[in-house]
Amino acid sequence: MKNVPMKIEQLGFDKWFLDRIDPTKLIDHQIARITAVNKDSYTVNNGKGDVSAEATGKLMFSANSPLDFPATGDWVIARYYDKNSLAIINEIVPRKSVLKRKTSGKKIEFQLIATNIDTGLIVQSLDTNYNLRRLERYLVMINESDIQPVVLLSKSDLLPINEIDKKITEIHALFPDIRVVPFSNKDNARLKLVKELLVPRKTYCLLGSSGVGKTTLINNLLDEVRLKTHSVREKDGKGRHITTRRQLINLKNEAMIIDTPGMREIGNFAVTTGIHSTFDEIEKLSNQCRFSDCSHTQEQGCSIVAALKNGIISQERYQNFLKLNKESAFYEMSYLEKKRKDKKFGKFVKSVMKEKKSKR
Ligand SMILES: Nc1nc2c(ncn2[C@@H]2O[C@H](COP(=O)(O)OP(=O)(O)OP(=O)(O)O)[C@@H](O)[C@H]2O)c(=O)[nH]1
Ligand SMILES: [Mg+2]
Ligand SMILES: [Zn+2]
Repeated sequence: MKNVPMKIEQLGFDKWFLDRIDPTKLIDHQIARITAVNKDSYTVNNGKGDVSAEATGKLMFSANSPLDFPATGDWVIARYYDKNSLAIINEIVPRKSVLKRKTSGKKIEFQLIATNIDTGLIVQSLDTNYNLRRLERYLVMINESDIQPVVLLSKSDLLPINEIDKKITEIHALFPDIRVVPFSNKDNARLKLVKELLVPRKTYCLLGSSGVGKTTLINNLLDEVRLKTHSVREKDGKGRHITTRRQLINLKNEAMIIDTPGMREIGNFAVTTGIHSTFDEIEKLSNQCRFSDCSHTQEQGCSIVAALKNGIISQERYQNFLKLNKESAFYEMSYLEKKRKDKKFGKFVKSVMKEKKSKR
């Protein structure tokens, strides 16, 4: 991102946040917004541009749930080092809104998607992706978070107008008050309607399956190809998970928009409730396994492996079941677990501590 100096108010900061900050902290710390969560670091902007950041060990290890970690959109109190080229995040400023989803599994756990969002933009493309049940799930997620939802129907170039109108009527029959905007990334007049939705200093978050055109939309709103996109697979119109991180982008009119990775994560969310119904008979068998944490692969007394051997379930179905289970287990692994494994972070904290000591 280009580092054009701006006021933090232009990044969405306001009195609501200021009232929740202890002013004495600002003597040697700065207010910054998290503009990206990367694999092993954060990106923050204090108004003077994006720099790389890490969280203090205290913040990381005092976290009780994934919701206690910094997320894209968060306002944080950070200390800047090395001529403001890197920052250490000390604490998270209370959040106005939290966009989260339930992870799969028996325990009720949440995964953070983004915070301090004003409007969630649910994107479904007007080809095979359009699906009312999926839309409903996204709406539940957004409504739980007290965020305004808007539905964007992308790829309107792929469907005749009367068909599009039918779908909008269908949506309104279920959700009468929701704003629905069909658009195409290939049609400037329609793109203008999306542009006009976006109010300066407000933060928007794009949500939707992989390949529906979220990143292409951002590139169009920026009038430049800044972010990577990729064509969908010919045979089923599915995306290829091109966006891998949640990133906050400043638009020219001072609105902010967060790009999120599609499908693989949200897809998981869409199928979790489906795992049980789709693999009903296998799920039932698993109750009879000897061990309650059976992985159904090589354990003694595994009733699923037994059923496989007896030909009660097919090899193909078994493999699909394992694959889906593995995917949801991965997403269930908390952010904390992932972070704890991150040795690089520990080393970084040590080096900063050393630097602090030598300055005394
Ligand atoms: N026909 C048509 N194709 C589009 C439109 N918008 C995007 N595409 C194409 O759809 C493909 C996927 O677009 P992306 O913007 O990468 O999709 P995404 O939602 O960001 O996908 P992930 O990053 O994987 O979540 C690209 O080949 C785009 O050119 C549109 O309005 N009409
Ligand atoms: Mg993308
Ligand atoms: Zn088993």
